[in-house]
Amino acid sequence: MKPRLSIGLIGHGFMGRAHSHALHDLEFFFDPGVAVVRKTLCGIGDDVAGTAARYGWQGWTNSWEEVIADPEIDAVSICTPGDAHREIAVAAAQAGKHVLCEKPLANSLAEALDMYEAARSAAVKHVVNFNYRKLPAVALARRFLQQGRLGEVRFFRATYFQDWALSPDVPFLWRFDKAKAGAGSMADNGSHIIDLARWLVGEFAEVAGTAEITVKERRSVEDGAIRPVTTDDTAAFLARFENGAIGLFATNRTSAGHKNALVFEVTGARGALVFDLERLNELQVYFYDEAPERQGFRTIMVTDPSHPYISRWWPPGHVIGWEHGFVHQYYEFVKAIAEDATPSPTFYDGMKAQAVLEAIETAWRGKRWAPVPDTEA
Ligand code: SOE
Repeated sequence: MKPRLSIGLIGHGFMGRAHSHALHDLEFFFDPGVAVVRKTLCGIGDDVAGTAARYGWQGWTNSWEEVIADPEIDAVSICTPGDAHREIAVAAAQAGKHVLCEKPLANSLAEALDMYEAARSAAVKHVVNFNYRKLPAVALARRFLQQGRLGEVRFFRATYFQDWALSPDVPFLWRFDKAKAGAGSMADNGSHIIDLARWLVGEFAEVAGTAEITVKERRSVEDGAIRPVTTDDTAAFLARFENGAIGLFATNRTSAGHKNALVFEVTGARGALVFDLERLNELQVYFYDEAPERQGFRTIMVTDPSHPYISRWWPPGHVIGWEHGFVHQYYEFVKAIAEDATPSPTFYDGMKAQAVLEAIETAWRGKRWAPVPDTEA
């Protein structure tokens, strides 16, 4: 019989649902080397018990401290708003539990450094859920870059547009509160494209950017009061990478017509790659070393068993979806625990993305270029 690994999941909203689903599917498609027990779902608010039963959790609680104190729980997943990440992650690591935390890792660089340090010194496995790294087409882009198919990378552009916050009638949510969310579209959506840039191009050196709160106040559903919005809904920045490449980034959650539009392009000396999340089974490639008469962007359908992760799923052309990235992330997290290996991306990556977010805020407030803080010292 396989050894068991018991998980406690903190947060039963949208992300709690995505994580519960990933754990539900994990062993149907993958063999992470242990039998995963969905032990406890923790949440505050509506019907945690009913949600836990529906998502297949053995038990439920309203207290995250109870999850950390449970000696039977080996690993903790954190799906709360950002202001609770540091406290829960540090407590979990200090209790010897492996930790997987939603992005952005924290609400500030100082918090992210604390979390990274706590996880490192407790020698537990730690993962920040930058789930888009785990999509086959994105992993294929990384494979081509590692193979040198693009040559030296010179330019990266990424935009992440949504329109769920476009209407001023959208009520005041925690994402509009800087104290809870840390920042707005640049932290929520921007952290994803910052992480992808680090993964595909390299470390950031400096940034210059700006941001705006377009809808300045919203009505609270709790008490009907009008509250000031303190997080950006639109942001843009320019970057220089340590390797000399230049980057161009924008995020907007009031971007009419865009539902979940994460697009990036990597341009190198010998070719280019384009990914669009709304067509996530595809990767557009252009290889300059092809004969001129055949040159041009073409689309690879990333559903072949030779492509990352795909051999566990369906035959070629039988497309996968957004949620599969979460299954892949859990597979790698649990397997790393089972094999005592290092999963990715880790709290180190979460902390490095946080350093870039901090530099963007410095640049925006000071109307200048800002170096990315040195976190290696
Ligand atoms: C909301 O903007 C959100 O759910 C983000 O928080 C996620 O990270 C992103 O994947 C989808 O959009």
